[in-house]
Amino acid sequence: MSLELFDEAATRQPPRAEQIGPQTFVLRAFALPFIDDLLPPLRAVLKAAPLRRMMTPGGQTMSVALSNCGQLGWTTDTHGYRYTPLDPRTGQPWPALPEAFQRLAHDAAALAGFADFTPDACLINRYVPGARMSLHQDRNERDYSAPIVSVSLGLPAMFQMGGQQRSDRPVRVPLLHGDVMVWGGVDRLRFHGVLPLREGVHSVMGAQRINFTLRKAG
Ligand code: MD3
Ligand code: FE
Repeated sequence: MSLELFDEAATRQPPRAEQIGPQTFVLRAFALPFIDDLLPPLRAVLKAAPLRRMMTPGGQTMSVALSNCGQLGWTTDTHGYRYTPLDPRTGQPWPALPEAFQRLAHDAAALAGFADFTPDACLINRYVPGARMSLHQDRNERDYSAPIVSVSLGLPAMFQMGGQQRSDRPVRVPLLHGDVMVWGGVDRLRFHGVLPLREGVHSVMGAQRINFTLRKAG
């Protein structure tokens, strides 16, 4: 990644906001005060739309299992990557976006300088030990002017924040239970990924990491 100059004074942050890019922030433990309001709706969503491993257009089964809630959900199959209003597995609409998810995303985005964020899609990823996500860009959303907010739960992960080109060397950022990341603007299309999850058992979430990302897809 290239060396950038960050203007800390222009976007004053509370003490726990780490700025890791011009418009990328890690809000350490930001989700912890919300956790009792997040886990019951998360369980209900995953009961209605179970986590499943999907196939990439290249014919590989992803190591991460995923599901969605909100008006649109991200899917992949041999035909490509896209957002759909229906769960292809059930033919039913994805479960509604829980209010607690919307509130957390709105508040985290506001702290990072993105006012009035109203997500319409939430992609839920489940990593078991060994699961990983290779470097990619998130480019299936219609409008890149909205930020994305991500919430990490369970086992720690090593996130890789790359640059605008796949060949830019990524920076490693550990993500722990309750950490929230917000990115947008000039950082919206940066390459990023997650290194293989290490073995472990988390006291609340068990032997897994769940990451959910709130997006404006439509
Ligand atoms: C992108 N998920 O679902 S989210 C994905 O932890 C995805 O499951 C990862 O990439 C996960 O598409 C990472 C966090 C994230 C954080 C900062 C970024 C993605 C970013 C900065 C720029 C671009
Ligand atoms: Fe991504």
